[in-house]
Amino acid sequence: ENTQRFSSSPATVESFTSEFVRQLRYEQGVDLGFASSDDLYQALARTVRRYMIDNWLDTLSTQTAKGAKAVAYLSAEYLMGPQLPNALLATGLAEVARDSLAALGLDLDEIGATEVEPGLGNGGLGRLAACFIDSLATMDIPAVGYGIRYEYGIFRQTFVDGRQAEQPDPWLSKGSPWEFAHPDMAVEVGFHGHTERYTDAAGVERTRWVRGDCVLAVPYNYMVPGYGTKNVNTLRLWSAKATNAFDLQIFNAGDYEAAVRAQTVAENISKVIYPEDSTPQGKELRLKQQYFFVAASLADFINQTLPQGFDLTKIHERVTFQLNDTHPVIAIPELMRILVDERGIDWATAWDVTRKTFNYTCHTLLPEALEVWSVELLGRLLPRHLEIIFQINEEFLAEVRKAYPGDELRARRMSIIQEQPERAVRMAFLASIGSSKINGVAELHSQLLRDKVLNDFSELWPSKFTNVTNGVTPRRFLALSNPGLANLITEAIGEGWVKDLERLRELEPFAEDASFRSEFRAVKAANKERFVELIAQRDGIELPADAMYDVMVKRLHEYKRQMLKLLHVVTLYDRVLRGELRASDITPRVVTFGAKAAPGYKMAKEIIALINAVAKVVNHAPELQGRLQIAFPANYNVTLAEKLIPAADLSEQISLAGKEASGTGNMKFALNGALTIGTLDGANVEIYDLVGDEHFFLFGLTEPQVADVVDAGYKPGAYYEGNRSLKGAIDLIASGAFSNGDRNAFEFVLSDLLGKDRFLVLADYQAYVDAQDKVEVAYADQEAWSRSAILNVARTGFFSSDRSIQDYLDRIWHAKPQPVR
Ligand code: 26M
Repeated sequence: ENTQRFSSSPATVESFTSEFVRQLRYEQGVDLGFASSDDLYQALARTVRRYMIDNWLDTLSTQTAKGAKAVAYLSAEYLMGPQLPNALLATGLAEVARDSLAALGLDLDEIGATEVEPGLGNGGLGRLAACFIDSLATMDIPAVGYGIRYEYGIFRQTFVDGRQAEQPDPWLSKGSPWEFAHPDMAVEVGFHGHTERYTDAAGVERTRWVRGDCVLAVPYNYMVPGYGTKNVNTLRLWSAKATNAFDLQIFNAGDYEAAVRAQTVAENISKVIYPEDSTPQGKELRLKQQYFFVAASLADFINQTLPQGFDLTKIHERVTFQLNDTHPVIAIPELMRILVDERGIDWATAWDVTRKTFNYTCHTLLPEALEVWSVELLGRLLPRHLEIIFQINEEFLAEVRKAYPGDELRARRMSIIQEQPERAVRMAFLASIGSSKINGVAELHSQLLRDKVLNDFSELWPSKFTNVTNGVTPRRFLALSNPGLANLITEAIGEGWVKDLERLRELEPFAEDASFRSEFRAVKAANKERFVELIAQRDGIELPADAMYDVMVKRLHEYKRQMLKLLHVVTLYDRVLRGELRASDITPRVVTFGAKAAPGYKMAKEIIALINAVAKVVNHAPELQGRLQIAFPANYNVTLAEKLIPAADLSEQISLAGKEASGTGNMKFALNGALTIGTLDGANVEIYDLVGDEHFFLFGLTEPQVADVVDAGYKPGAYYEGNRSLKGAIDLIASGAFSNGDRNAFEFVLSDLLGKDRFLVLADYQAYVDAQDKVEVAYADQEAWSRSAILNVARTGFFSSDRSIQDYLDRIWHAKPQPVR
């Protein structure tokens, strides 16, 4: 019935089939009988796409005609996941497509499996951006996502002898049927050069930036269909291309190789996504990427979206630029440059307008994750922007000194420029000073931003700070990924939940209904079967379907504490080896890990090797057969998440309190009926409050307790010496039991744990093992467990990204829906 809203073409099986065959023959140029699976996928995607285009173009014209305020989301990453299923859901064409293909003897799922997901993000931050643009479209908000069209996505992870090896991800090698290239709309972006003062015709002293070199930013548009609405928004990703002028000069001078080299340098800008997501390396190419997409996006919005001759001193009435972390923060001096240097607007007015136009979302608490750019590099690459930053800083520090006379220490602490260990620009400070609102991504995180990371700023400007708790799109992470549960929910309470997730509350009474619980268990069991089949095919890993699925999937980071999960597994094995635990008393469990490590993050890579080493032994230990198994499929990505999360019983959210800004995987698991074992960190706190203590396995130090332990001088060795079970697990690893007798194999990991343990793994070990013992007991009562699982689903509707977007609208953006009629 969803198809009715897409009136552009009658979506009958016949018309769909004829469009599909037309695409195959006249666009792909192949005969059905000879089509490869990629031919079929391309034709199918183009067929589905065709049903969205009219609505997309109507959305664009409606929005320009109305002149309403728009949201421009600036993000270096969008981790989109597979596009075809989402497009089928949004257009309501899934059944028509399935029947149409079946009539041709083809299988929709088989063709769909050909899609390579666009991995244009590292993890949580990029996936959040993808959820947000889905919600913005679904809620009819005029919005555009701006970002980078990386030619290579996040690396494909493989394991070689249990160690991570990275492979390139050439996701565009067969072309993308979802993109619309617009070389005609390319924008020039400059770098390097110098600045000079001059007097303009009116006799005014001005500054101009004489660019040293220049690249073209070519926009590629992607449709972002809303669910259950005609609105289709735009994601605009920029690709770098050398200008003609760029290489022609050199070419004409006869230096052909240099010309080609110059072209390569220019086009490298959008070549590959940086795989670090917590320790920025300060690399020149990364800063180029940031300025490249931001400069192109601002120029695009000002010159293409705003009406000709628009008075830019009113730009904040027509757009709000949301800064997704500090990666796009160079937009702040860029807008100042446009207003002051190019438009001749006076500095004070320009600064006032700029601050009204930007808002900043912070996604971290780790000091090492805060981006800084060396003054030397920034001044070389963007000399005018550095001058502007210095001037912003000068005026800002004058304000600080006025507010806190004599407090020179504070002024130095708050300066945008850090002096040690080198002079560098603190991007989070620039963002805070240049924005109207600053938000954290969960209640606890926002509180810690105010009280710790940005405390000086929250004292100066308390009302600038707010919270918007993250969310996830229920379209992709429930309706699409878990059709069994989605159908069960819809049978019980109707389909309104897909756009109004709080309606899941209506499921609460069904938790008391034994037949509903049994259907709920049947869905979970079927999801496990589906996952087991996939993992057998994908990774050649054999898993039992009738086990507890205990899942920890997220980037590999010490603060997330994959080591704690591993120590629990080693503890169980050690207890069995010592005869303290009968294997037959263990509830059959599959412990599943999924995690990529940043290629340069040594400790993370060693932990991956250790997990794989333990898996190899535990999975073959005769004592543990059918009882305890580790599955570590390589290359965890959105495609895998969509199959794995619906199969999970237990969600591992075990970061050290005060370190995980929010987490969003935690929300996806709860929404799909997994129970959480977790600390009071990030959004876990809000999940715990909503689902209730009886339905959540809480453990571990709280954030203030962590601060006390650290202040008192944390000694991990004391925990090791004082805890036989912990000592047993660590000694077992150190004995070479998982490394063919090599006692030094995991020295790097163990010596750090025993000597430093920055993230208090050992301090939380016993509490975690105790909580796992409670899991074991609770799981034995399947009726009570499924009751809890259903209540997790019923009580986590709050975590829809639609609610997050509503909060952004109410607290920060103040833009209104513009539905297409
Ligand atoms: C920065 C500079 C150079 C190269 C890469 C980066 C970079 C890229 C991604 C830094 C951080 C990146 O992502 C951080 C991230 O994913 N943070 C997570 O954001 C989620 C959404 O708000 C939160 O739920 C997670 O708690 C938080 O860790």
